[in-house]
Amino acid sequence: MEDVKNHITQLQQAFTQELAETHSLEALEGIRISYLGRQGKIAALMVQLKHATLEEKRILGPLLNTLKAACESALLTKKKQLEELMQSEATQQERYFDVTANIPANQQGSLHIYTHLIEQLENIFISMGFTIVDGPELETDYYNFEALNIPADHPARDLHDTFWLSNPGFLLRTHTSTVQIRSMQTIKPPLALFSTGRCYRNEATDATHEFMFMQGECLLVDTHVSIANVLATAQTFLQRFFEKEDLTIRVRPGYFPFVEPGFEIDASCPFCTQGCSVCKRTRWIELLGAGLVHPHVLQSCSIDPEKYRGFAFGFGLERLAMIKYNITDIRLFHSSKLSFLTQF
Ligand code: FA5
Repeated sequence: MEDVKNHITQLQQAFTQELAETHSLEALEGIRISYLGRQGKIAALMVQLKHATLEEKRILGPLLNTLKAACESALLTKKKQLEELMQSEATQQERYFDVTANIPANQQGSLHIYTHLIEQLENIFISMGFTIVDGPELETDYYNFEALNIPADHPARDLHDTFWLSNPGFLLRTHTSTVQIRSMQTIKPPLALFSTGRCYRNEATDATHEFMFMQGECLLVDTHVSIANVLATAQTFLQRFFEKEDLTIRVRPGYFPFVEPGFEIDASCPFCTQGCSVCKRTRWIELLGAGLVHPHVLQSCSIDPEKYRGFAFGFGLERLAMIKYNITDIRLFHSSKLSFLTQF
């Protein structure tokens, strides 16, 4: 019995010493398992007690229970101390947190390419006397098609793969020509307007096509407007955008139901005279859809086609930028690739 008593005393001393030397919660948990766990040292003594006499059990039992309770209580106190210490260390660290430390170099932001493009385009058109206007992206069949001389059964609707909304007659605009109608309904001629904005087409995405992209739209209505005006405006715009004074344009027939005649405007390649990879060795680049505003469109905006004429042209912003900056994939515009975005 004396042996067991000694063992209990030694166990208590060893426990007290180990506890005093512990400085982490992990080590504390180790001590708890070693002494109070199911396979621990105190449990082992309890097993030993089974073989003791009744008299021995009466003396040793309470001793072991006291040891167990003392260990549990000491562990709890130590745990609280350690937690308080850690908390105060964390607070101390926070207090001395250096907000200027470890600043990664070169974290300056940059304009998104769209912001950069819109600014360039608007500056060019403002300098030519145009006013900047805006229109909604969520549109109605009327503004996107009907008023633009594209009635419900018109085959030209097939050219625009449309995102229709579940609300009948509503859609995501497929082009910024909607702004022509909205503007001419509220602003009376003479007018010269320019608009940029997001457009949507339900198309498969590839390096040159996105389901969401941006267009620019130019509209001028006055009493004496001719094809010469649209050509001069388009050429000046492209010369300024590509910063190339000797850039020339050519015209090919093109079909858009809201202009008559309609045509496509190509620009001479801003990068070569003999043919290069940008112009696919043709020396010309397709850039604008254009034409004289169809009399039906003027009429749908209560503008007298006998008195007024207009021209309009439209283009894809990404296409212009891809040529100017040699961008090979349109999907980069909406990516979060910093190596691309920080260039602008
Ligand atoms: C139109 O959308 C006409 N509204 C342009 C117009 C305006 C003609 C005024 C006459 C007068 P088109 O469908 O060709 O035309 O689109 C114009 C440009 O938008 C294209 O040349 C292309 O650069 C861009 N675009 C069209 N679809 C996509 C697409 N899925 N992804 C990226 N760009 C596109």
